[in-house]
Amino acid sequence: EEPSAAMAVPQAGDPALVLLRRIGVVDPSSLDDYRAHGGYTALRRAFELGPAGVIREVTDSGLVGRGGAAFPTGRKWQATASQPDHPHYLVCNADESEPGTFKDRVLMEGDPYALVESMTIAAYATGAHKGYLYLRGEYPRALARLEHALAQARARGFLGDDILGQGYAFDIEIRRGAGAYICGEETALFNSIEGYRGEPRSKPPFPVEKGLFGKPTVENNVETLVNVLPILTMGAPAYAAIGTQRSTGPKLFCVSGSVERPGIYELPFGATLGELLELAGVRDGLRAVLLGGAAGGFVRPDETGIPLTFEGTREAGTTLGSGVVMAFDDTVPLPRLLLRIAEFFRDESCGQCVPCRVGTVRQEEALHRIVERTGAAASDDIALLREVGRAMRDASICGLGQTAWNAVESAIDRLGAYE
Ligand code: L3W
Ligand code: SF4
Repeated sequence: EEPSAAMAVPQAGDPALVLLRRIGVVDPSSLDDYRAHGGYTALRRAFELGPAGVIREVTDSGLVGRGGAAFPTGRKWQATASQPDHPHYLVCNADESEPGTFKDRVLMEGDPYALVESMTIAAYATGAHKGYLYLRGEYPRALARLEHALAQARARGFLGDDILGQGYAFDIEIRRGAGAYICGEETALFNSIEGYRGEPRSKPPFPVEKGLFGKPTVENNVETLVNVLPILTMGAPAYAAIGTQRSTGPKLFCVSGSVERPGIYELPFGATLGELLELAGVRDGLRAVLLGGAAGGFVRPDETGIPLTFEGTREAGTTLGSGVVMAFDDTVPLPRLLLRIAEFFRDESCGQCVPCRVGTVRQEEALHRIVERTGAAASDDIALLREVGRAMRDASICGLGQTAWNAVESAIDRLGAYE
Protein backbone atom coordinates (compact mmCIF):
# COMPACT_ATOMS: atom_id res chain seq x y z
CA GLU A 1 0.00 0.00 0.00
CA GLU A 2 1.16 3.55 -0.76
CA PRO A 3 2.38 5.44 2.30
CA SER A 4 -0.22 8.07 3.14
CA ALA A 5 0.51 11.76 3.64
CA ALA A 6 -0.94 11.37 7.14
CA MET A 7 2.15 9.40 8.13
CA ALA A 8 4.06 12.69 8.05
CA VAL A 9 1.45 14.39 10.24
CA PRO A 10 1.64 13.20 13.85
CA GLN A 11 -1.40 15.37 14.75
CA ALA A 12 -3.56 13.86 11.94
CA GLY A 13 -7.24 13.63 12.85
CA ASP A 14 -7.13 16.34 15.53
CA PRO A 15 -10.34 18.35 14.95
CA ALA A 16 -8.64 21.56 16.16
CA LEU A 17 -6.39 21.61 13.07
CA VAL A 18 -7.10 24.26 10.44
CA LEU A 19 -4.71 23.71 7.53
CA LEU A 20 -4.14 20.00 8.14
CA ARG A 21 -7.64 19.06 9.18
CA ARG A 22 -8.41 16.96 6.11
CA ILE A 23 -4.98 15.26 5.89
CA GLY A 24 -5.36 11.56 6.53
CA VAL A 25 -9.12 12.05 6.89
CA VAL A 26 -10.28 12.86 3.36
CA ASP A 27 -9.80 10.59 0.34
CA PRO A 28 -7.40 12.67 -1.80
CA SER A 29 -8.75 11.08 -4.99
CA SER A 30 -12.38 11.97 -4.38
CA LEU A 31 -13.97 15.32 -5.19
CA ASP A 32 -17.15 14.17 -3.46
CA ASP A 33 -15.28 13.32 -0.30
CA TYR A 34 -13.55 16.71 -0.44
CA ARG A 35 -16.96 18.39 -0.65
CA ALA A 36 -18.28 16.22 2.19
CA HIS A 37 -15.44 17.65 4.31
CA GLY A 38 -16.21 21.29 3.59
CA GLY A 39 -14.60 21.54 0.16
CA TYR A 40 -15.75 24.30 -2.20
CA THR A 41 -17.65 26.31 0.42
CA ALA A 42 -14.86 28.93 0.27
CA LEU A 43 -15.19 29.29 -3.52
CA ARG A 44 -18.96 29.79 -3.17
CA ARG A 45 -18.28 32.46 -0.56
CA ALA A 46 -15.75 34.07 -2.93
CA PHE A 47 -18.40 34.37 -5.65
CA GLU A 48 -20.76 36.02 -3.12
CA LEU A 49 -18.07 38.51 -2.06
CA GLY A 50 -16.84 39.34 -5.59
CA PRO A 51 -13.14 39.91 -6.41
CA ALA A 52 -12.77 43.14 -4.40
CA GLY A 53 -14.52 41.55 -1.41
CA VAL A 54 -12.17 38.57 -1.47
CA ILE A 55 -9.12 40.85 -1.53
CA ARG A 56 -10.57 42.83 1.38
CA GLU A 57 -10.98 39.65 3.44
CA VAL A 58 -7.45 38.48 2.65
CA THR A 59 -6.03 41.92 3.52
CA ASP A 60 -8.01 42.11 6.77
CA SER A 61 -6.90 38.59 7.73
CA GLY A 62 -3.29 39.79 7.94
CA LEU A 63 -2.12 36.82 5.83
CA VAL A 64 1.53 37.10 4.79
CA GLY A 65 3.50 34.84 2.45
CA ARG A 66 4.61 31.48 3.80
CA GLY A 67 7.56 30.97 1.43
CA GLY A 68 9.75 32.78 3.95
CA ALA A 69 9.60 36.46 3.05
CA ALA A 70 6.27 37.25 4.79
CA PHE A 71 5.04 39.79 2.23
CA PRO A 72 1.37 40.78 2.80
CA THR A 73 -0.76 38.63 0.48
CA GLY A 74 -3.65 41.11 0.26
CA ARG A 75 -1.28 43.86 -0.88
CA LYS A 76 0.18 41.57 -3.55
CA TRP A 77 -3.26 40.60 -4.82
CA GLN A 78 -4.51 44.19 -4.85
CA ALA A 79 -1.42 45.34 -6.77
CA THR A 80 -2.02 42.74 -9.49
CA ALA A 81 -5.78 43.18 -9.64
CA SER A 82 -5.39 46.91 -10.31
CA GLN A 83 -2.93 46.52 -13.25
CA PRO A 84 -4.45 47.74 -16.53
CA ASP A 85 -2.23 45.41 -18.60
CA HIS A 86 -3.76 42.00 -19.42
CA PRO A 87 -3.81 39.02 -19.21
CA HIS A 88 -3.06 38.53 -15.53
CA TYR A 89 -1.53 35.24 -14.41
CA LEU A 90 -1.60 33.25 -11.22
CA VAL A 91 1.42 31.10 -10.36
CA CYS A 92 1.54 28.65 -7.49
CA ASN A 93 5.10 28.08 -6.35
CA ALA A 94 5.18 24.40 -5.44
CA ASP A 95 8.90 23.99 -6.17
CA GLU A 96 9.45 23.21 -2.50
CA SER A 97 13.21 22.65 -2.30
CA GLU A 98 14.49 24.33 0.83
CA PRO A 99 16.42 21.61 2.68
CA GLY A 100 14.21 20.29 5.47
CA THR A 101 10.95 21.60 3.96
CA PHE A 102 8.16 19.15 3.10
CA LYS A 103 4.91 20.86 4.14
CA ASP A 104 3.68 21.69 0.64
CA ARG A 105 4.23 18.09 -0.38
CA VAL A 106 2.00 16.87 2.44
CA LEU A 107 -0.70 19.42 1.56
CA MET A 108 -0.65 18.46 -2.12
CA GLU A 109 -0.59 14.71 -1.55
CA GLY A 110 -3.10 14.67 1.27
CA ASP A 111 -5.57 17.39 0.22
CA PRO A 112 -4.99 18.23 -3.47
CA TYR A 113 -8.44 19.73 -4.11
CA ALA A 114 -7.76 22.35 -1.43
CA LEU A 115 -4.95 23.76 -3.58
CA VAL A 116 -7.09 23.64 -6.72
CA GLU A 117 -9.89 25.49 -4.91
CA SER A 118 -7.59 28.11 -3.38
CA MET A 119 -5.85 28.77 -6.72
CA THR A 120 -9.29 29.30 -8.28
CA ILE A 121 -10.14 31.86 -5.59
CA ALA A 122 -6.81 33.68 -5.96
CA ALA A 123 -7.22 33.87 -9.73
CA TYR A 124 -10.82 35.08 -9.47
CA ALA A 125 -9.80 37.83 -7.03
CA THR A 126 -6.92 39.08 -9.17
CA GLY A 127 -8.48 38.80 -12.63
CA ALA A 128 -6.52 35.81 -13.92
CA HIS A 129 -7.95 33.14 -16.19
CA LYS A 130 -4.89 30.98 -16.41
CA GLY A 131 -2.90 29.50 -13.55
CA TYR A 132 0.40 27.64 -13.53
CA LEU A 133 1.30 25.20 -10.82
CA TYR A 134 5.10 24.86 -10.80
CA LEU A 135 5.73 21.56 -9.07
CA ARG A 136 9.00 20.25 -7.76
CA GLY A 137 10.13 17.53 -10.19
CA GLU A 138 10.84 15.03 -7.42
CA TYR A 139 7.20 14.92 -6.26
CA PRO A 140 5.65 12.20 -8.47
CA ARG A 141 2.86 11.31 -6.06
CA ALA A 142 1.78 14.94 -5.69
CA LEU A 143 1.83 15.19 -9.50
CA ALA A 144 -0.43 12.17 -9.95
CA ARG A 145 -2.90 13.33 -7.31
CA LEU A 146 -3.02 16.89 -8.62
CA GLU A 147 -3.49 15.74 -12.23
CA HIS A 148 -6.37 13.54 -11.12
CA ALA A 149 -7.87 16.39 -9.09
CA LEU A 150 -7.61 18.80 -12.04
CA ALA A 151 -9.33 16.31 -14.37
CA GLN A 152 -12.16 15.73 -11.87
CA ALA A 153 -12.59 19.44 -11.22
CA ARG A 154 -12.81 20.11 -14.97
CA ALA A 155 -15.31 17.31 -15.50
CA ARG A 156 -17.53 18.64 -12.72
CA GLY A 157 -17.47 22.35 -13.59
CA PHE A 158 -15.09 23.47 -10.83
CA LEU A 159 -12.58 24.50 -13.51
CA GLY A 160 -13.20 25.51 -17.12
CA ASP A 161 -15.18 28.12 -19.02
CA ASP A 162 -18.06 28.67 -16.64
CA ILE A 163 -17.14 27.72 -13.09
CA LEU A 164 -20.20 26.86 -10.99
CA GLY A 165 -22.36 28.68 -13.56
CA GLN A 166 -20.87 32.02 -12.50
CA GLY A 167 -19.56 32.96 -15.94
CA TYR A 168 -15.96 32.92 -14.68
CA ALA A 169 -13.33 30.99 -16.68
CA PHE A 170 -10.15 29.55 -15.16
CA ASP A 171 -7.88 26.58 -15.68
CA ILE A 172 -4.59 25.33 -14.28
CA GLU A 173 -1.55 23.89 -16.07
CA ILE A 174 1.07 21.92 -14.16
CA ARG A 175 4.74 22.50 -15.00
CA ARG A 176 7.38 20.28 -13.44
CA GLY A 177 10.73 21.51 -12.24
CA ALA A 178 13.88 19.63 -13.21
CA GLY A 179 15.72 19.59 -9.90
CA ALA A 180 17.16 23.10 -9.59
CA TYR A 181 16.68 24.86 -6.22
CA ILE A 182 16.99 28.25 -7.91
CA CYS A 183 13.78 27.68 -9.89
CA GLY A 184 11.91 28.24 -6.62
CA GLU A 185 13.02 31.88 -6.77
CA GLU A 186 9.93 33.55 -8.13
CA THR A 187 11.41 35.13 -11.26
CA ALA A 188 13.71 32.20 -12.11
CA LEU A 189 10.51 30.18 -12.03
CA PHE A 190 8.97 32.50 -14.67
CA ASN A 191 12.02 32.02 -16.88
CA SER A 192 11.73 28.26 -16.44
CA ILE A 193 8.06 28.26 -17.49
CA GLU A 194 8.89 30.50 -20.46
CA GLY A 195 11.53 28.03 -21.62
CA TYR A 196 14.65 29.98 -20.62
CA ARG A 197 17.40 29.12 -18.16
CA GLY A 198 16.26 29.26 -14.56
CA GLU A 199 18.02 32.51 -13.69
CA PRO A 200 16.49 35.15 -11.40
CA ARG A 201 15.56 38.51 -12.88
CA SER A 202 16.40 41.79 -11.17
CA LYS A 203 13.56 43.28 -9.10
CA PRO A 204 11.92 45.78 -9.51
CA PRO A 205 9.88 45.50 -11.62
CA PHE A 206 8.04 43.18 -9.26
CA PRO A 207 5.98 40.31 -10.64
CA VAL A 208 2.72 42.07 -9.69
CA GLU A 209 3.54 44.47 -12.52
CA LYS A 210 5.75 42.45 -14.92
CA GLY A 211 5.84 38.77 -14.15
CA LEU A 212 5.20 35.68 -16.25
CA PHE A 213 5.49 36.54 -19.99
CA GLY A 214 5.98 40.15 -18.83
CA LYS A 215 2.39 40.35 -17.57
CA PRO A 216 0.98 41.17 -14.11
CA THR A 217 1.35 38.02 -12.04
CA VAL A 218 0.52 36.85 -8.55
CA GLU A 219 2.91 34.20 -7.32
CA ASN A 220 2.20 32.52 -4.00
CA ASN A 221 3.53 29.50 -2.12
CA VAL A 222 1.22 26.47 -1.67
CA GLU A 223 0.76 27.04 2.06
CA THR A 224 -0.05 30.73 1.54
CA LEU A 225 -2.80 29.86 -0.93
CA VAL A 226 -4.33 27.14 1.21
CA ASN A 227 -4.79 29.66 4.05
CA VAL A 228 -7.32 31.52 1.91
CA LEU A 229 -9.87 28.73 2.47
CA PRO A 230 -10.21 29.21 6.26
CA ILE A 231 -10.02 33.00 5.80
CA LEU A 232 -13.16 32.89 3.65
CA THR A 233 -15.02 30.21 5.59
CA MET A 234 -14.37 31.57 9.10
CA GLY A 235 -14.10 35.24 8.10
CA ALA A 236 -11.11 37.56 8.42
CA PRO A 237 -11.65 38.60 12.08
CA ALA A 238 -11.84 35.01 13.36
CA TYR A 239 -8.77 34.06 11.31
CA ALA A 240 -6.81 37.09 12.51
CA ALA A 241 -7.59 36.13 16.10
CA ILE A 242 -5.34 33.07 15.64
CA GLY A 243 -1.64 33.68 16.22
CA THR A 244 -0.17 37.07 17.10
CA GLN A 245 -1.06 40.55 15.92
CA ARG A 246 1.74 40.69 13.38
CA SER A 247 1.86 37.00 12.43
CA THR A 248 -1.74 35.93 12.09
CA GLY A 249 -3.19 32.50 11.55
CA PRO A 250 -1.93 28.94 11.80
CA LYS A 251 1.57 27.92 10.64
CA LEU A 252 3.02 24.66 9.44
CA PHE A 253 6.42 23.59 10.77
CA CYS A 254 8.62 20.91 9.23
CA VAL A 255 10.42 19.20 12.09
CA SER A 256 13.25 16.77 11.44
CA GLY A 257 16.57 15.59 12.84
CA SER A 258 17.14 14.47 16.42
CA VAL A 259 13.49 14.16 17.44
CA GLU A 260 11.27 11.17 18.22
CA ARG A 261 8.36 12.17 15.96
CA PRO A 262 9.57 14.06 12.89
CA GLY A 263 6.88 15.46 10.63
CA ILE A 264 4.65 18.42 9.86
CA TYR A 265 3.13 20.21 12.83
CA GLU A 266 0.46 22.89 12.80
CA LEU A 267 0.56 25.47 15.59
CA PRO A 268 -0.74 29.00 15.88
CA PHE A 269 2.00 31.59 15.34
CA GLY A 270 3.43 32.55 18.73
CA ALA A 271 4.03 29.09 20.13
CA THR A 272 7.63 28.82 21.23
CA LEU A 273 10.37 26.73 19.68
CA GLY A 274 10.49 24.74 22.91
CA GLU A 275 6.77 23.90 22.72
CA LEU A 276 7.20 22.65 19.17
CA LEU A 277 10.25 20.56 20.06
CA GLU A 278 8.39 19.06 22.99
CA LEU A 279 5.53 18.01 20.70
CA ALA A 280 8.04 16.34 18.39
CA GLY A 281 9.84 14.67 21.30
CA VAL A 282 13.28 16.20 21.39
CA ARG A 283 16.07 13.77 22.32
CA ASP A 284 18.73 14.21 24.97
CA GLY A 285 21.98 15.95 24.06
CA LEU A 286 20.46 18.66 21.86
CA ARG A 287 23.35 20.72 20.45
CA ALA A 288 21.70 23.12 17.99
CA VAL A 289 18.51 23.88 16.08
CA LEU A 290 18.55 25.14 12.51
CA LEU A 291 15.61 27.48 11.86
CA GLY A 292 14.57 28.33 8.31
CA GLY A 293 16.59 25.67 6.51
CA ALA A 294 19.94 26.08 4.76
CA ALA A 295 19.07 29.75 4.14
CA GLY A 296 18.24 30.20 7.84
CA GLY A 297 20.27 30.19 11.01
CA PHE A 298 21.27 28.10 14.01
CA VAL A 299 20.10 28.74 17.55
CA ARG A 300 21.31 27.16 20.81
CA PRO A 301 19.33 24.76 23.01
CA ASP A 302 18.99 27.51 25.66
CA GLU A 303 17.17 29.72 23.13
CA THR A 304 14.05 27.59 22.82
CA GLY A 305 11.95 30.37 24.36
CA ILE A 306 12.03 32.14 20.96
CA PRO A 307 8.44 32.71 19.80
CA LEU A 308 7.77 31.20 16.40
CA THR A 309 6.59 34.34 14.63
CA PHE A 310 8.18 36.42 11.87
CA GLU A 311 8.73 39.32 14.27
CA GLY A 312 9.88 37.17 17.20
CA THR A 313 12.53 35.32 15.22
CA ARG A 314 13.72 38.58 13.63
CA GLU A 315 14.07 40.19 17.06
CA ALA A 316 16.07 37.17 18.20
CA GLY A 317 18.43 37.74 15.27
CA THR A 318 17.31 34.68 13.32
CA THR A 319 14.57 33.78 10.83
CA LEU A 320 11.45 31.67 10.56
CA GLY A 321 11.92 31.18 6.81
CA SER A 322 9.44 28.68 5.45
CA GLY A 323 9.06 26.93 8.81
CA VAL A 324 11.96 24.48 8.88
CA VAL A 325 13.09 23.25 12.31
CA MET A 326 16.01 20.81 12.22
CA ALA A 327 17.29 19.54 15.55
CA PHE A 328 20.88 18.30 15.91
CA ASP A 329 22.20 16.41 18.89
CA ASP A 330 25.82 16.26 19.99
CA THR A 331 26.59 13.25 17.77
CA VAL A 332 26.39 15.48 14.67
CA PRO A 333 29.81 16.88 13.63
CA LEU A 334 29.08 20.58 13.11
CA PRO A 335 32.04 21.37 10.79
CA ARG A 336 30.91 18.62 8.39
CA LEU A 337 27.32 19.81 8.55
CA LEU A 338 28.39 23.36 7.67
CA LEU A 339 30.50 22.07 4.81
CA ARG A 340 27.47 20.15 3.54
CA ILE A 341 25.37 23.32 3.60
CA ALA A 342 28.11 25.22 1.73
CA GLU A 343 28.30 22.46 -0.90
CA PHE A 344 24.58 22.81 -1.40
CA PHE A 345 24.79 26.53 -2.15
CA ARG A 346 27.81 26.13 -4.43
CA ASP A 347 25.95 23.44 -6.31
CA GLU A 348 22.67 25.37 -6.58
CA SER A 349 24.06 28.84 -7.41
CA CYS A 350 22.87 29.68 -10.93
CA GLY A 351 26.19 31.40 -11.61
CA GLN A 352 24.65 34.57 -12.99
CA CYS A 353 26.28 37.02 -10.57
CA VAL A 354 29.86 37.12 -9.33
CA PRO A 355 29.40 37.50 -5.54
CA CYS A 356 27.39 34.29 -5.37
CA ARG A 357 29.11 32.30 -8.11
CA VAL A 358 32.59 32.95 -6.67
CA GLY A 359 31.60 33.48 -3.04
CA THR A 360 29.89 30.10 -2.63
CA VAL A 361 33.05 28.40 -3.98
CA ARG A 362 35.38 30.35 -1.65
CA GLN A 363 33.09 29.63 1.31
CA GLU A 364 33.10 25.91 0.59
CA GLU A 365 36.90 25.86 0.17
CA ALA A 366 37.44 27.53 3.55
CA LEU A 367 35.02 25.16 5.29
CA HIS A 368 36.72 22.23 3.60
CA ARG A 369 40.11 23.35 4.95
CA ILE A 370 38.57 23.54 8.42
CA VAL A 371 37.19 20.00 8.20
CA GLU A 372 40.58 18.72 7.03
CA ARG A 373 42.11 20.27 10.13
CA THR A 374 39.58 18.11 12.02
CA GLY A 375 37.31 21.00 12.78
CA ALA A 376 39.79 23.63 13.95
CA ALA A 377 39.65 26.97 12.17
CA ALA A 378 42.61 29.22 11.53
CA SER A 379 41.74 32.83 12.24
CA ASP A 380 42.36 33.79 8.60
CA ASP A 381 39.74 31.23 7.49
CA ILE A 382 37.16 32.86 9.76
CA ALA A 383 38.16 36.35 8.53
CA LEU A 384 37.85 35.18 4.92
CA LEU A 385 34.46 33.60 5.58
CA ARG A 386 33.20 36.86 7.08
CA GLU A 387 34.48 38.94 4.18
CA VAL A 388 33.07 36.63 1.52
CA GLY A 389 29.82 36.32 3.46
CA ARG A 390 29.39 40.09 3.60
CA ALA A 391 29.98 40.40 -0.15
CA MET A 392 27.45 37.65 -0.92
CA ARG A 393 24.84 39.18 1.37
CA ASP A 394 25.24 42.74 0.11
CA ALA A 395 25.84 42.24 -3.58
CA SER A 396 24.03 39.10 -4.77
CA ILE A 397 21.07 39.46 -7.10
CA CYS A 398 18.73 37.07 -5.32
CA GLY A 399 17.93 35.39 -2.03
CA LEU A 400 20.16 32.39 -2.69
CA GLY A 401 23.40 34.38 -2.64
CA GLN A 402 22.09 36.80 -0.02
CA THR A 403 21.42 33.97 2.44
CA ALA A 404 24.23 31.52 1.55
CA TRP A 405 26.32 32.63 4.53
CA ASN A 406 23.54 32.82 7.15
CA ALA A 407 23.89 29.32 8.54
CA VAL A 408 27.69 29.43 8.73
CA GLU A 409 27.70 32.88 10.34
CA SER A 410 25.18 31.82 12.98
CA ALA A 411 27.16 28.66 13.70
CA ILE A 412 30.30 30.73 14.32
CA ASP A 413 28.63 33.51 16.32
CA ARG A 414 25.91 31.63 18.23
CA LEU A 415 27.24 28.11 18.54
CA GLY A 416 30.97 28.74 18.64
CA ALA A 417 31.23 26.04 15.97
CA TYR A 418 35.03 25.98 15.70
CA GLU A 419 36.04 26.72 19.27
C1 L3W B 1 5.06 44.13 -4.94
C2 L3W B 1 6.69 45.35 -3.78
N1 L3W B 1 5.52 42.93 -4.55
C3 L3W B 1 8.28 42.42 -2.46
C4 L3W B 1 6.94 40.50 -3.37
C5 L3W B 1 7.95 39.75 -4.18
C6 L3W B 1 7.80 38.34 -3.61
C7 L3W B 1 7.49 38.59 -2.16
C8 L3W B 1 8.69 38.48 -1.26
O1 L3W B 1 11.98 35.16 -1.04
C9 L3W B 1 12.68 34.15 0.95
C10 L3W B 1 13.62 34.23 2.12
C11 L3W B 1 13.89 32.79 2.51
N2 L3W B 1 5.62 45.31 -4.58
C12 L3W B 1 7.23 44.11 -3.33
C13 L3W B 1 6.58 42.94 -3.75
N3 L3W B 1 7.28 41.92 -3.21
N4 L3W B 1 8.27 43.76 -2.53
O2 L3W B 1 6.96 39.90 -2.09
O3 L3W B 1 9.77 39.15 -1.84
P1 L3W B 1 11.27 39.11 -1.36
O4 L3W B 1 12.05 39.70 -2.48
O5 L3W B 1 11.34 39.74 -0.03
O6 L3W B 1 11.67 37.60 -1.15
P2 L3W B 1 11.78 36.31 -2.12
O7 L3W B 1 13.03 36.44 -2.92
O8 L3W B 1 10.55 36.02 -2.85
C14 L3W B 1 13.06 35.08 -0.18
C15 L3W B 1 13.27 32.00 1.45
O9 L3W B 1 12.74 32.82 0.47
N5 L3W B 1 14.23 31.08 0.82
C16 L3W B 1 13.83 29.86 0.42
C17 L3W B 1 12.58 29.48 0.48
C18 L3W B 1 12.20 28.15 0.11
C19 L3W B 1 10.91 27.77 0.15
C20 L3W B 1 10.50 26.39 -0.16
O10 L3W B 1 11.29 25.50 -0.44
N6 L3W B 1 9.21 26.19 -0.13
O11 L3W B 1 9.98 28.61 0.48
C21 L3W B 1 15.54 31.37 0.57
O12 L3W B 1 16.08 32.45 0.65
O13 L3W B 1 13.25 32.44 3.70
O14 L3W B 1 12.98 34.92 3.17
O15 L3W B 1 6.74 37.69 -4.19
O16 L3W B 1 7.66 39.82 -5.53
N7 L3W B 1 7.22 46.53 -3.44
FE1 SF4 C 1 22.24 33.21 -9.37
FE2 SF4 C 1 23.38 33.26 -6.94
FE3 SF4 C 1 23.17 35.49 -8.32
FE4 SF4 C 1 20.95 34.32 -7.31
S1 SF4 C 1 22.62 35.24 -6.16
S2 SF4 C 1 21.21 35.22 -9.35
S3 SF4 C 1 21.56 32.16 -7.54
S4 SF4 C 1 24.37 33.67 -8.93
